[in-house]
Amino acid sequence: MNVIKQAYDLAKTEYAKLGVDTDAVIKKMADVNVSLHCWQTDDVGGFETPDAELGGGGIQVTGNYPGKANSIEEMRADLDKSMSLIPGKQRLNLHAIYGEFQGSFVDRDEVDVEHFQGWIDWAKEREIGLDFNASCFSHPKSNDGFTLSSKNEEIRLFWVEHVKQCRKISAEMGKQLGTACVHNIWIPDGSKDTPVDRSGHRKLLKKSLDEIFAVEYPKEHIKDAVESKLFGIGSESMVVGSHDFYMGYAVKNEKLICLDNGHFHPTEQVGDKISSTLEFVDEVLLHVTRGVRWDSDHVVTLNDDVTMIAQEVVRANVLDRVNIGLDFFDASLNRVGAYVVGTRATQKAFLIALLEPTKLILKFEEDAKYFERLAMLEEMKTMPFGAVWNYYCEQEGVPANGAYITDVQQYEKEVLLERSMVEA
Ligand code: RNT
Ligand code: ZN
Repeated sequence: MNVIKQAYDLAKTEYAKLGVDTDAVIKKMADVNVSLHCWQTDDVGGFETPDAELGGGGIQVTGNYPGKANSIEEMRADLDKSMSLIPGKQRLNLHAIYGEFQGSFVDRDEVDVEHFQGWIDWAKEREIGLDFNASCFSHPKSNDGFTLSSKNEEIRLFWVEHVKQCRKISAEMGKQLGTACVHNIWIPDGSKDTPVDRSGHRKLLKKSLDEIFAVEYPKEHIKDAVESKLFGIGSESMVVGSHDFYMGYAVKNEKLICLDNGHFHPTEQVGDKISSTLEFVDEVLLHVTRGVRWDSDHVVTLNDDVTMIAQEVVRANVLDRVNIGLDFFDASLNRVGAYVVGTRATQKAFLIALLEPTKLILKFEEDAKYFERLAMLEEMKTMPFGAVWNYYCEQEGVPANGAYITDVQQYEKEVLLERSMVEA
């Protein structure tokens, strides 16, 4: 007796009463492709030097749980393990600090396709797409708090060159893999205390972006995104790349806007921004994360924030214009487990959104029947979406429920703890 199937059949009947076809929803989940951020496996350290670790830039990783990936091989093993426990088709999102530098020091302005050919081949074998990011942090030339908006021309041009190289790499990834690579620019530039020249730095950032984007690549190979932020540690008083700045830049220059839900005032909702932004740009990139009191990048859970993001994407019928990426890094727990929980939570939010009888609720809304709308939205919260989720997982050949917990525990015992023991 297949309990999962039985529960699914009951759920299917329940949803059918509301006009929702659960089989069709499960099929539609094929359009929900989540890009896994490689930096959760090693706490945003990268492999430029053997002991590379995240340094500054206003982002922080806390915790020292054993089992961190210390090499590309270990990172790939962790990614394979994670992907084997996540339903659906994913992508992989790399940062420039994760190239295969073969033991030699390659500075940021020298990163090139050859350092990422191994990753392209890796992705090709797995039939997944790659996304990419310039890494404008953890570097001596980012220490004074400014990169692309630096008043030091040598530093500014160094980072312009870095990002240009990263776009070249991205375009090649997209070309070889047959799926456009989303290249995202986030820079740490900002000021801890009250600056008097906000304008000067913003003019410089605009100039740098113009120089970077002067190089054109086919749209089928690369999609360029820019990511704003409200504040960071060390950039509390001003962030050069604010939301207003990038929104204007993206609209004017037809770029993608990256919406990271840790990058706004806590009472602002990224879910609310999607329909506005998409009136003016072709596509958005999401950085799905969980900020706890600040942009803390906790592992994503199925909370209201993420649920609303998914609902807004689905309700506006814009799945094909939204690139879903993750952005969390927690070093205080099993990192593979963190991946699995965070990715599955994001997928669950989309499943829930797809299971909504939106037309029915919309009718209440348009008839000004607000009690009925409210009641329906409340009722949706206790519908048996878990049964649909479990069946979807089973169909995809990955553990349903929390059955992945034992897989992760076993991997920890056999692989992750061995790593730490070798290290110690
Ligand atoms: C930082 C941004 C950025 C980074 C990653 C590592 O606040 O969110 O996206 O987290 O690029
Ligand atoms: Zn982000």
